[in-house]
Amino acid sequence: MPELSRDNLREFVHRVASETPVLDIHTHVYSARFGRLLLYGLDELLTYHYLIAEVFRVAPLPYERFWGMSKSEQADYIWQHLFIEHSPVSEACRGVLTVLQAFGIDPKQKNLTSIRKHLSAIARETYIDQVFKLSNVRRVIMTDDPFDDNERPVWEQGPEPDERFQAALRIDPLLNDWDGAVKRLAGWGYRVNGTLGTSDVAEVRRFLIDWVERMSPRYMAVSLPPDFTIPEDGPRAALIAGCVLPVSREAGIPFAMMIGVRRSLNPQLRLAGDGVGAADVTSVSRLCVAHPDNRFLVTMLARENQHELCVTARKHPNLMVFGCWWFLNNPSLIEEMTRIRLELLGTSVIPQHSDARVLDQLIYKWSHSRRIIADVLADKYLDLARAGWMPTEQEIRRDAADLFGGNFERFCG
Ligand code: FIX
Ligand code: ZN
Repeated sequence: MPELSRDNLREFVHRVASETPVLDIHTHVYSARFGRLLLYGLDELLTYHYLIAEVFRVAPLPYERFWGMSKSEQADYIWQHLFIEHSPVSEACRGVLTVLQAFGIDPKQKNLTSIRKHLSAIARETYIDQVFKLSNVRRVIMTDDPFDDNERPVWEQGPEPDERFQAALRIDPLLNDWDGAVKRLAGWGYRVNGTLGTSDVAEVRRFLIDWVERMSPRYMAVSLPPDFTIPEDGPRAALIAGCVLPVSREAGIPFAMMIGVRRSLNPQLRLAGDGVGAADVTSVSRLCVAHPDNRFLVTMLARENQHELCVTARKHPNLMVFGCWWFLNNPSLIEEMTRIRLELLGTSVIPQHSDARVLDQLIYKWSHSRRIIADVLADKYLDLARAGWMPTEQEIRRDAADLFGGNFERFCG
């Protein structure tokens, strides 16, 4: 590479962004030992809940009929209606094509049977290795819910052996459905009665500590509705202040809040039925002030919250903004959010996570995002060059390493 100049800077930034291995801090993928919970392959890609929501728009059918189909039938239905009968321009559709292309498949051949055959011939371990290689992701953080009956027994067998996968202790059922959680906790031998008195607090802490020990999670996490506030009536705020924050402080791990999801707007769509609403950012600020020794990872789902969240992060070093979550994981919004973040917070952000549910999605989510992040970064470097601050190759590599994992590692301490 010739010396960096304004003419070749953008190309260099793109190269560095694609060569920098990623630490993906929020996914829903699982390692091999979780067996059937690890989703990969064509049918899983095509039946991603983002695509299910989209297919009902162009080819509605009774919900029971769709759910009664086999996975391959659902995949065929989605391929036919979203890819063959319309152009697959949505981000989630395009993602499938990016994945196929990365596997060396010509998606335009449109023959699902031969594509399926091609991918299903790859052995599972090889598949995992290949996806990590093609996406240049070095590690993913999973979403691990001790209340999940399919997942819990795997953790009870011992810690995660594959270093490419790390845990995040997800506690939505505890914080968002206290009454249900009390029954489960009591069933597992924790002496809780639901009153949230001293014994409940001690027992919930014991439960969290047990799971921190079992999973060695990188952080604890919850998703929260738009009407989440601090203070708030009800058990959630008390559980956060009395149990979650003390345990995360003790364990030296952040608490991640994913705020703004309206669950089950259309229950018939199952996972695809969730929506979005603007939430109260001041509550995040209140938590950061009230708990200066805790670290908070925060992502918000509504576009309207993004600017205020960045301003809030300027006020609180214990707040790290991360990712373009779910309905924000679209090129136009990733670009807008990355610009706002870099302009207000410099490189002290975690610009993206994949939220991949199907292993293969690591490929498209990261290739699409890397390109946009690199473009925005290049614009910023060009602005600096105009002000007499031409970045060096080493500085660009340093920044990319920070954005794609270093900032998270440092924030975690
Ligand atoms: O709560 C979450 O972690 C969400 O990301 C998921 O529940 C959601 O279904 C999803 O997959 C979004 O990308
Ligand atoms: Zn998620």
